[in-house]
Amino acid sequence: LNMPNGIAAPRVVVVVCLLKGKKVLLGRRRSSIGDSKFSLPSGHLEFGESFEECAARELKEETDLDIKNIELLTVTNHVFLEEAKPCQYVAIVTRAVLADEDQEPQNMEPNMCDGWDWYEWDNLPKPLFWPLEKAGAVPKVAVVVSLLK
Ligand code: GPP
Repeated sequence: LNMPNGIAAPRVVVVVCLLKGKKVLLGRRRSSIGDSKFSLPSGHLEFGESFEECAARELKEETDLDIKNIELLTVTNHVFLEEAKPCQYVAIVTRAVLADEDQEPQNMEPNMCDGWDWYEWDNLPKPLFWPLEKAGAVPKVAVVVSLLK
C-alpha cells in the first residue's frame, strides 16, 4: 500500500453504530491514533468483503456480538497529518442492531480496547475520538435513534 512518495494510500474502515434502544455501543481505544478516546467499533475492510460483512465480522471479532439490520449511514474522510506516519481513512459508517437483545459485549481484543459498554445517547462519555465528534456521524445516529423510537 505504499505510494511512490512513501505516504501510505488511504485505507477503508467500516464503523458500526450499534444501537440498543436509546443507547449506543462505545469503547475506549487502545491505539496509537486516538488512544484512550471513546469510539465506535471499527475495522479495516478486507479484500472481497461487502460493508455489511465487514461490519458483522468486526463486531464479532471485537465484542463477540451478532448484529443484524446493517445499513449504511454515511461516509466520512479523515486525514491524520500530525501522526508520526501521516495517514488517511475513509470511514464507511453503518448502523445495526443486536441479533439477540440479551447478548452483552465481551472485550475480545483488550490490547486494542479498554472495554465495551452501552451509553445513553444524550449522555455520551468524554473524550470522544475526534473523527466521531467531527464527522457528523453522531448527529446522524441521533436522527436514526429517534426514528427507531
Ligand atoms: C480507525 O480505525 C478509524 C478511523 C480513523 C475513523 C473512525 C471514524 C469514525 C466516524 C469513528 P481502526 O481503529 O479500526 O484502525 P487502526 O487499527 O488502523 O487504528
